[in-house]
Amino acid sequence: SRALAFALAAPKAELHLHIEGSLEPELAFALAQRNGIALPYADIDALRAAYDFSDLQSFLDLYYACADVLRSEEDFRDLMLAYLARAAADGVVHTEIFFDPQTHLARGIAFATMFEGLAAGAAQAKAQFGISTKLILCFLRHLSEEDAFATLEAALPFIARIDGFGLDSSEKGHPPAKFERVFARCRDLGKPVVAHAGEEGPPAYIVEALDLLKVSRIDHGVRASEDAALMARLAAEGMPLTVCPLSNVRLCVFATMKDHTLPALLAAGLKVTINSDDPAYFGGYLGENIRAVQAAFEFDVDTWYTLLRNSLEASFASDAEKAGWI
Ligand code: ES4
Ligand code: ZN
Repeated sequence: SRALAFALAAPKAELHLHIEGSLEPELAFALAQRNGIALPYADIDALRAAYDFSDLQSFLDLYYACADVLRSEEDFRDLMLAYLARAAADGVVHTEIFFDPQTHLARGIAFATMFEGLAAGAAQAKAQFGISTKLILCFLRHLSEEDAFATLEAALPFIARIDGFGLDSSEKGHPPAKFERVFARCRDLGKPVVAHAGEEGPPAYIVEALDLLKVSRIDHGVRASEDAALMARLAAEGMPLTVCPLSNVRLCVFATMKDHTLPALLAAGLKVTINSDDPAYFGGYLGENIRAVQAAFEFDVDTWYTLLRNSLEASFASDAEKAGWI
């Protein structure tokens, strides 16, 4: 349809992408071989067959296990370059990418190894495809406040090249309040902060992310629809939501795409964006998310224009950069 063609071709930003979640089975096995290590799966098909998730935790267990193949600076560079090549092919002109240092520091990988590899991939992609990248350090919320502070300490030598901070991993039982002091320190460093909230957790976690962490965007936020007062607040504040449709269906937040709250969020006037989250694990990149949303909801060109313009506006790019896109 005309609307789908428009959505696939238009310039857009991706604002919710975990770089470790872009590790395709093919690359996972190639890196395992290059590093002389074994994955707990016989082959690519066996690994892909394990992508049958019942909830967020069942996914995270596999996601952290596969990240073990990432060892050298080149591994992180290759991972970044592969994602950015795919994103550029989907019309993405700018991306703000999450990385999880604690996953790697805990395995004895130096912060510099991981970070310089990711930065090298981003620089190469900028030169090859013209795509721009910002890097958002995510704290793992199932770990302690103390561990988050130690991670922030390890990141300080690289702080000029870190564009923001986020909060991810197991949401239930790990409310934003647990990281109020860490996020205050991040904001004192002059960085914007974001947090996953209202993915599996209740709307109250979205309120905490706003009031205690003082986030600039909510990642997911799809359970906001359960709280009318919160919906009104998010709309009034123009607070961006980075929604990940295929992720939500694959992790059983919604039974099918038609059950997704995306249309309700849009109807309430929220600043919604569409993103791919962990595209290697959830059935596709941004283009596939757009196709799946369109198959379920048949949005018109105006709605797609709004969604994609939102992604550019909600980015942390400068006003001059935004003016070049919008
Ligand atoms: C994640 Cl979908 C999702 N939710 C929370 N944390 C994550 N880390 C990677 N993907
Ligand atoms: Zn996410």
